Amino acid sequence: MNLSKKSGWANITLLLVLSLPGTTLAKTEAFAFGHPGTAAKADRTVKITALDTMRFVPATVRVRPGETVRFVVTNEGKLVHEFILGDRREQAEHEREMQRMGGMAMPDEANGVTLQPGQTKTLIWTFGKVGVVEYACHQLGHYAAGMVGKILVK
Ligand SMILES: [Cu+2]
Repeated sequence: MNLSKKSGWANITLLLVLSLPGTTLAKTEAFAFGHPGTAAKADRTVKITALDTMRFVPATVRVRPGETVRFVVTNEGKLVHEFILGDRREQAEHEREMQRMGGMAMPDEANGVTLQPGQTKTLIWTFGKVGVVEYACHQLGHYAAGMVGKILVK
């Protein structure tokens, strides 16, 4: 009786230890289209402007696979805008989450920032393999209105 209780606690302790690395892993989101970069490794700077016309300027950016780009994004509008990096799947996910939250401004993430009117933020990203990555705004109705740009990785 006493023994089985003791081994029960041992099992729980083991379970906790085993679940720790898993917890860390779950928090570190992995992206199919690259990973956050560091300023020291940035190959170049690309300036992007977000406008109330539901457009980003420029609308297209070309990068090389493995290149690290420092995006300096300015919201020149009077509305809140986002700059979210992601493939189609990531964008669809973010759009759903934004709908669910009722368009509430999201905290900045590894792959995206929220910009108040007039605000400028920097996001550094190292691109992965050849493909197309989008940068989009998911304030309610903005993505549907075409507030999305394309990064051609090739
Ligand atoms: Cu927007």
